[in-house]
Amino acid sequence: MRNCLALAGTFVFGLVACAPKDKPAIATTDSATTATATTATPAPNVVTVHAKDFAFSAPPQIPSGMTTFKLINDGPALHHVEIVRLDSGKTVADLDAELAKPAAPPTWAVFEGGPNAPDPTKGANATLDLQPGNYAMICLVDVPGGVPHFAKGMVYPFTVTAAPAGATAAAPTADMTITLTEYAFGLSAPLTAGTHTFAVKNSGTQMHEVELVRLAPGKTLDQWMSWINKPMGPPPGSAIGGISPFVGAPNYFTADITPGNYVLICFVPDAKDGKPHFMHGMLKTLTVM
Ligand SMILES: [Cu+2]
Repeated sequence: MRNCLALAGTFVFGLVACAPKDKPAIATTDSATTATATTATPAPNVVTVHAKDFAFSAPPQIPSGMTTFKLINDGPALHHVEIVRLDSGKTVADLDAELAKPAAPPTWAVFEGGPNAPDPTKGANATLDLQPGNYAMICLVDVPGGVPHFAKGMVYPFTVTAAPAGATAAAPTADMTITLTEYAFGLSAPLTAGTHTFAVKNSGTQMHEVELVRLAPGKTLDQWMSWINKPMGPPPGSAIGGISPFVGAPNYFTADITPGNYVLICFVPDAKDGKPHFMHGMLKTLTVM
C-alpha cells in the first residue's frame, strides 16, 4: 500500500487545540497550566489535528508528556497521523530528503505512532508519551492513486517543549492489550462490543502498525482494499483507526466496538522484502457478537 516518492513540499498551518470537558486545559505554549494544587494525576494533554487532502492543521508547539492526539479526518481521502521524532538536530527538510528515497528511515527519524486512519468525516485517537524535541507529523497513506500523501504536502513540523514540573500525566488505563510481532497481532482477551481502551505494544524487531477495519455485512477485506484504491459504490467497510507505525514505547487508543466483523491489519513494508506485513500474515479477522 506504500512506497516512497519524491516530496512535493511542506506546508504549515495554524493551530487547533482543545482539552476534554472538566479537565484543565494545558496551553500549547510554555505558559502555566490552570491546574490547582491537588494530588490528582493530570489527564493527558489533548491535541486536535485536522487532516484533509493534502494537509494537516495542528498546533506548532506541544508540551511534553502523555499526549492524546485526536485526529479529525476532513477527507475526502483516508488520512492518518504518523508522529516522527527528529533526533540529532535533524529538520523536516532532512526528513523530506530521506522520505524521497526508497529505503528504510534513518535512525534519527524515530516513528512513534499516532492515530491511524479513520473514515473521512470521522475521528480517531492515539495517546503516547512525547519527549521534548523536534517532530513532524506525516501521512503515509497512499490511496487512492498509489502516491503517499506526504509527497503531496502532508508533512507538518512541530516542536515539543518541556512541560512545567508536576504536569506529568499517567498513561491511559487500558482494558485490552494488542501486541505486535513479526507477523501477528496478539490480543489479551477476545474483542467484545463496547468502548475499549487498547494498549498497543510492539514486541517485534521491525516497525508495525494496527489499522482496525469494520467490514460491512457479507463483505471481505479484499473488497475493502479494492474499494479504498478505487472508491465506487457503497463502501464495503469502515476504517475505525488504530495506531500508526511505531517502534518503542506503547501507544493507546480508544474505540467504540459494535457487533460485526473486524480486521486488524499492518501495511508496513517488510524490512527484508518490502512486501506489506499483511502479506506475511499480519492480519487478523475477528467477529464481535
Ligand atoms: Cu507489521
